[in-house]
Amino acid sequence: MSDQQPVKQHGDALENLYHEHRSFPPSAEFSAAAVAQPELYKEAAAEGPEFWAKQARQLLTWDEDFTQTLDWTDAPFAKWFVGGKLNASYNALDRHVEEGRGDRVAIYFEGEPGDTRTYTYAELTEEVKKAANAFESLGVSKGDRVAVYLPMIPEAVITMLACARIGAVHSVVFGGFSADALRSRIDDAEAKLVVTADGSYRRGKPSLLKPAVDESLLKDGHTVGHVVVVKRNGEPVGWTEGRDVWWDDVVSSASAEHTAVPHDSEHPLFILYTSGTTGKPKGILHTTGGYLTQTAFTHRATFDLKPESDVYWCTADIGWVTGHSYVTYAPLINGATQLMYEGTPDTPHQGRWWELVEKYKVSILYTAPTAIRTCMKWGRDIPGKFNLDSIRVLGSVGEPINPEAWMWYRTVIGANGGKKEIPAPIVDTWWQTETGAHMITPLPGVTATKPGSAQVAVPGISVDVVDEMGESVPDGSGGFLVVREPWPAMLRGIWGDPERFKETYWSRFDNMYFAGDGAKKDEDGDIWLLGRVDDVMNVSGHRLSTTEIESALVSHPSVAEAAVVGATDETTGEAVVAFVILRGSAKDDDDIVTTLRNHVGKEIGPIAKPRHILVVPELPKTRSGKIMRRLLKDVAEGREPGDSSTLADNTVMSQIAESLRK
Ligand code: 6R9
Repeated sequence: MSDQQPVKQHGDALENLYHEHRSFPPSAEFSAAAVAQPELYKEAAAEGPEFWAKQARQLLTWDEDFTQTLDWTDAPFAKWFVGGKLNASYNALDRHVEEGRGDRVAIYFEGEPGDTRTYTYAELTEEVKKAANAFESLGVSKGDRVAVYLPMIPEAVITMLACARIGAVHSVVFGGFSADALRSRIDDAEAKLVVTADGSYRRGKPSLLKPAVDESLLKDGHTVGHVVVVKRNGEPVGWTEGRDVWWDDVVSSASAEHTAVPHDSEHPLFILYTSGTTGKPKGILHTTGGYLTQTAFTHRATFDLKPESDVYWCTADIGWVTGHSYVTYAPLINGATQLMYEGTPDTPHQGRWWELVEKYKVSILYTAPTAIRTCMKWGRDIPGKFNLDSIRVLGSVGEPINPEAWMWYRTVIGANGGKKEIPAPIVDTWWQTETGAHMITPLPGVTATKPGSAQVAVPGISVDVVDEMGESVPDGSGGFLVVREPWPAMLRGIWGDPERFKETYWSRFDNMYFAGDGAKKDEDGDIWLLGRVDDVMNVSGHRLSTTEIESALVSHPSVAEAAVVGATDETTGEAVVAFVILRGSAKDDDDIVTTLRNHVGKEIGPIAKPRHILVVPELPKTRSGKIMRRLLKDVAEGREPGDSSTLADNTVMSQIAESLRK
């Protein structure tokens, strides 16, 4: 591997990637029985888009076959499986029952307090049919948008599938987001219905959701007709007569007969908001046929899924794309048995996850590096108390995984604390809300894995690393990650803003999708991800935009100006660090930092609260007025600030240093 410099300055963890030489070939035993075989790559390369047509027909049940695989004439707006008709909910549920798999467990649910529920495919199908009838009785029909603001409980999956069944478009809003954030998403999508819960359990205490919904709907001018409320923790809730209805009242009494009508392959399935480089979150739009094909295909191949025998557990919240693709849709499309857990990993004790792995004999575990690093911090003795022998595949997603965490994951979790001779393969899956499904990942049983690298494009996917000019870089060099060919699960646009879609992803390079990530090819041509090149931060796998937090800060009367950067953090990947210039009297307020942290929490959500807020006299800006966050990142990470020659006023950095010494 060369010692070339990365495309941008990163923390030590990522720098270490340049010195990583280890490689772990698959065991012969695993390879022999693996779902993915090496021929897949050759097949996909030879067949082009027809490779995906084959997958679509194999993995999904179509009411009407498609007549064209890909229509790219209106690029970058793609149409996949043109003319085809299908129902996502039928594919995830009814057909398993019709084909004799009704008694298979679809979901084992474990609540944080320890309550459990089990849904077979037959039972889940029935619940979804009832929910679909209930939503229809509340006036929801095909094409309407439904905002979903729920904790990690089965009703979340049921709600999403009931929407898909009707052809209504769900927009899941992460339960950790504030009332204001919820309202802006309700407004942008013009949601007709909100599905929420009284609350949930977090760290042994009831946490509340319904009050945020009430607050978000206080101001008139919204489109919401009804709010359906799941009773989860029994906390008292405010009630608006005529608008609010209990889930138990409308769903439990609804008929369990509901016929899924076929929808067009390109019918919108969901909108999911994600942070962009400007303040306003983007509503990423996904449609049906292509999305389901690629999520189902990757779920089988990437995780070596054997639906009859595996117990799969993806720890992601449904408020994240990972929860959409790899909790709600792909596992059920594939007829898998999965575990769903409501709470935090350290309640009531730090071994809760591993206790669950032992209890349910989880065989495939899919989680994020931030969680792995947290468990590392707690120590290997904690998982060491449990039998993790059932684990045979481990997945990682959300941010680059540093080799140290990768090795820990492999040995402590994947080899049952070192007791297993052959550790479970780790698949480091790179993808985005926008890509809908895995794009770069090793395949277990095929790829010799390298700690810290996502390595190779999924068969049928064409990714590359290019330089400033859009030229493919040679092996051993870094640049920008792009996707060269349209792919089935690609976003179909940004809700209500086609121009922004073109501008954000398709204008940086000609005819290529610009992902916003820096990447490098090593000397074997394997891809290493290096983090975002734009101003999007990744905190514990959550994407936060610097601009969004800055605008929250300056919305406070005490703040004149604000700049936010992500500083490398051992546990959360990145941590939010804010630099603020205060207005007059606020300078004497000793509690200002606490006040501002809480303000950001209220405006956006607790996850966005800055780890540190530094009060400074000035901010470094270029002549065109752009804040040079790179310099602030240097300060936040304790380095000597780099080149500041393009600053309008180059004494600013010394003024900042001076003020922080005080
Ligand atoms: C699925 C998801 C997307 C951004 C993406 C990248 C980072 C995700 C990664 C990874 C390195 C991986 N990212 N997986 N970086 N290795 N395996 O996370 O979607 O929330 O939209 O975030 O996350 O920076 O651009 P999303």
